Amino acid sequence: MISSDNIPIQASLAWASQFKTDVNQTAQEFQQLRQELLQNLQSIQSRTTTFGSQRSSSTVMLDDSTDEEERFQQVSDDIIQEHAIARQPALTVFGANSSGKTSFIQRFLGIGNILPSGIGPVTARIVELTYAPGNQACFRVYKTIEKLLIEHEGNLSSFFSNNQQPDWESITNILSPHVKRPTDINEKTKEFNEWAKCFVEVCLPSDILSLGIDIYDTPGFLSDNREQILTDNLHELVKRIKPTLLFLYDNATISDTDKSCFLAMKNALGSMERVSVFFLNTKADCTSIANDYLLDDDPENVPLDLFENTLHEKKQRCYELLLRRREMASEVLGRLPDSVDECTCFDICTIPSDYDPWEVYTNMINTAAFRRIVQFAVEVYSTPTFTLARDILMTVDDFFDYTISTTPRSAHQWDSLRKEALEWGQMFFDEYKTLSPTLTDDMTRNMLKILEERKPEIIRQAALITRTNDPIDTLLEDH
Ligand SMILES: Nc1nc2c(ncn2[C@@H]2O[C@H](COP(=O)(O)OP(=O)(O)O)[C@@H](O)[C@H]2O)c(=O)[nH]1
Ligand SMILES: [Mg+2]
Repeated sequence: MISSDNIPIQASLAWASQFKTDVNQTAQEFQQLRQELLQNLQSIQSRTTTFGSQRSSSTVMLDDSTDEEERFQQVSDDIIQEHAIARQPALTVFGANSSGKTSFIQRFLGIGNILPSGIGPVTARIVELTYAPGNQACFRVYKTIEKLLIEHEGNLSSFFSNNQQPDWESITNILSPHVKRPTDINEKTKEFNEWAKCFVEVCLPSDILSLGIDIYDTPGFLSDNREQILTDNLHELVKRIKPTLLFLYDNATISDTDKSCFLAMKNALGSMERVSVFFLNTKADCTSIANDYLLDDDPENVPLDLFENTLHEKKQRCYELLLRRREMASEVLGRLPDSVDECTCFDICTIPSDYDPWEVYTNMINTAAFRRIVQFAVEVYSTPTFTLARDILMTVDDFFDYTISTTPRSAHQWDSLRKEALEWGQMFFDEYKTLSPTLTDDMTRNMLKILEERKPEIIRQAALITRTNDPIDTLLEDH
């Protein structure tokens, strides 16, 4: 049974999967039709070459059909095949050590505290959490991320054999030696590299995972590349899985450590195509919200609407703090809206470890965050599908243009086509003549208006840039 909180998540993921399946099916049909079309074109072409003297006006154009064929091939078979690979939406959680990655994942998935969590670097292996029904629950330790060689595996199904709450603690103990950073191996050695290269897959009967999403917990890597292997692992993972990245940071102002970690990730990904990042400000505990916004200490005395308004204010404030770090994230985020309500890639969450008197409000914050994150992941996941669908439609349009332009026509039909084209051309230029003066005026006015609007931001951004050898400065000094 999916809880009512998770129904929107279920709907988003079901939509993503259906959309991909539909487009894949259309793409396969398209591929087949195109193949037939190109074969037909080739056979017509070879016939016209053999009987070159008997060409009609319509077949003349087929001699130049290579260009057209290339246009039909723009959506290549490789692109269609790549898209058909069964891959579901995935989230890779990354961020500095102790930013709350493991706590967030465990709460989101409702899987107890099976992964090591605490202060400082506690893990050094990437852990994939994926769905399996209770009777197939298990874990596997692979030699590398390619999942070719299994180093170790274990069955976890006995912990899910009855309908009672699973014994998460025993699972924790079983997984611990495989996921906990070893204290007896020096982190600068080859042995540590070998250990950290291993990839752990844990298959569990979590409701959220069953909806069709995979989650990757990553070790917080350090900005100075002390552990290059962790950066390499993350790079490999992103290349293979093409996940949505979820960046967790616990300090709303984004500490220098968070910033370095974020930039290290960006460097690790290097020239890879743009990846999408969701920013999640963690540890936004209700007690501290109550403190900062002067609410009563006792949640019983804080009415729902008051809390909701305060929460909105808090989110907006945290979001504005993120916007201030635009020099760090602009490449990833592009231009962001000013209001948190319009931003689809930011939220806050809270996973207090002890007894939580604010539980109802804590759940409210987290439920909203989980939904937004999944929605974002679905959007990212569906983008290539939209692109594929659009490119196929364009090729189909091209096909019709081609068919129309190569269909035989009588002299009379050619004449009227010519007449229409001339009339259309005349009309276009007449209209252009009347419109162009106002068009230029409008354009100039708009450009000035936009420049005026953006001026403060441009000045602010310009002030942030550290200049060395600025030719303008040199000029100013000279005069
Ligand atoms: N108060 C509070 N503590 C948190 C929260 N999230 C994580 N923590 C604590 O922060 C520490 C680091 O969390 P962990 O999940 O291990 O971070 P990771 O290293 O990024 O995986 C642990 O002691 C958690 O209990 C939160 O939302 N509120
Ligand atoms: Mg962790």
